[in-house]
Amino acid sequence: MPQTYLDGAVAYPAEFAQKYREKGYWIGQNLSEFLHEATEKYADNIAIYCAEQKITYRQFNSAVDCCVASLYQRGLRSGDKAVVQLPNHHAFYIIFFALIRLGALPIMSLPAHRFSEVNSFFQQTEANAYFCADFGTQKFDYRALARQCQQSNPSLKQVFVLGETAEFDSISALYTLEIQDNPVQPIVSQASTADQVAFLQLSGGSTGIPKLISRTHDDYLYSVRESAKICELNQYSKLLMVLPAAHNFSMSSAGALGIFYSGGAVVLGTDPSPETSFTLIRKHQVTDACLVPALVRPWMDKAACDQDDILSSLHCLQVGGARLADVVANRLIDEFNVNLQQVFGMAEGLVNYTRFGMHKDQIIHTQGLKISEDDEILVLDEDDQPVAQGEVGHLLTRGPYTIRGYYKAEEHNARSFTPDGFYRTGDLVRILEDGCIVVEGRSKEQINRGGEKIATEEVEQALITHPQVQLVSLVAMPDDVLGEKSCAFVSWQAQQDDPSEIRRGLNLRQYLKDYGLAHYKIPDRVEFIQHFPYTAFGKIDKKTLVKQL
Ligand code: OOB
Repeated sequence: MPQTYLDGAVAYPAEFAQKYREKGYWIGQNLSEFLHEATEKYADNIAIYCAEQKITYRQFNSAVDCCVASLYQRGLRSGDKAVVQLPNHHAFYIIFFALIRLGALPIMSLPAHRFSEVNSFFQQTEANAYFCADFGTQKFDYRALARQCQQSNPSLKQVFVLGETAEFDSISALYTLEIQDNPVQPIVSQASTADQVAFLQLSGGSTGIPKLISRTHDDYLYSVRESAKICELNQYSKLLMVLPAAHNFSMSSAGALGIFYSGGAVVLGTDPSPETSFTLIRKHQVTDACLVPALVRPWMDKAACDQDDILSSLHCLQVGGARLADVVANRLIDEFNVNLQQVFGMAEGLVNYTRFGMHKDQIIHTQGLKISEDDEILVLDEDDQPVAQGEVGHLLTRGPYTIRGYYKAEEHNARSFTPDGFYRTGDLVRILEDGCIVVEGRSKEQINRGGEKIATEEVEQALITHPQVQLVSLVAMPDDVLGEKSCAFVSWQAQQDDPSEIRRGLNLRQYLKDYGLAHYKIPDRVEFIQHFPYTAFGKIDKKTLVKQL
């Protein structure tokens, strides 16, 4: 029976915790102290550029204090939980640290999530607060989503909105960025201790409900400090943040937290297009950027078209979240003279980076080296036996910043973790003689749509609720831009509507939208078939379906 923290998160076994402390990985600092330390060291450095605003570390920390006092006044307390679903705006970081300083647990939702996902976070955690934008950048009314969530979750008592608040509380009223002559008396930090859960990240998932990942201050900050070193961040670094800020890559690999650790600045952008990004890179003399592979081509095309050497002006371009094609990596280095870093990570923990000094072949053809010598890596065959050196197998991992189980998911944990605590990543990899890891594929039921992960089962379960759908199977189709897109194969009940309409799949897509699935999970293609192929085992034969594409 694994040890648990209060409230359903699986703890590290005591002997491992002791080892990670003795080795200096876990230093007993919580995220609130982390921000204090950065503020002491780098008070007048700019921490965040957001539109026309520049926020120093001193302003940042005092805004967090102010926000803690305001949230306390409005009734939030240590032990509360809050779903945070904000766009790339300074409010995201201020709310995140304020909740932590208050001892409340942020749940890191992404702006793309809709009712189905957000509601499941409330259901799983009984969170009592929700922080969202009015419309965000997606022209979607999050306040309507808040009302829907309130109806189905009596636990949700308070909603805070960035922008037009309607009947809800205002996020902007929670803090000011001005340094006050008589600052609000900060309430004494109630942040949880470093060995406790700091916040809940989200799993890309391979099952029906998006799983929650509890990360402790100790484990997360270890990965942040090491990542900042590997990425060679310093107080002059400026990291362009156009991926969703709450994603684990954006947060910690080395991400915004790596920047705050180093005294540098995060440059926030709300749209990853090359037009917007290049303008920000030029304006702020950005040194670092993190991207998913799907964005690399449009960036290269724009740079080539403008005959602009903007990409080589960066100290580092990080690419991760999905496999970067070798030819694209090669082009980045050869034609654009980019200092490329591949990043292969997961919200559950383990992160690998190619290192700056590596040979070009290693940077192009591998996903680099793990962070820690105590990241334990197994590459196993179907029978859980180690494969020969250099052969492809299932990646399992355990280490000082990899979780030991999902939040409140005992049954699922029995499948996703071995009894001795290794996480089954669902990735197929090979380890080269030099230790570099190469991602060769995937065994998990997941589609990686340009870095956005789709659990096939989640979409299948949503589709099957349609009254006329009989059977359904979601498969990946290769895509030049996104790497993969999704195709739903569907069979229908006998008495059908107009089959041509069904074939076009229009009503099904609308159905899934109304169901409240995030847009990126809605199948790119819908195929109507009468008879599904089956394996000898009696399961739907997805391999045969893929061949029909
Ligand atoms: C990152 O985190 P998640 O949790 O959204 O997704 C993790 C999964 C991995 O298990 C793997 O299947 C895939 O995304 N992945 C890659 C990859 N990076 C992630 N597959 C191939 N090549 C890569 N470079 O995606 C994430 C978290 C932290 C840092 C970077 C990415």
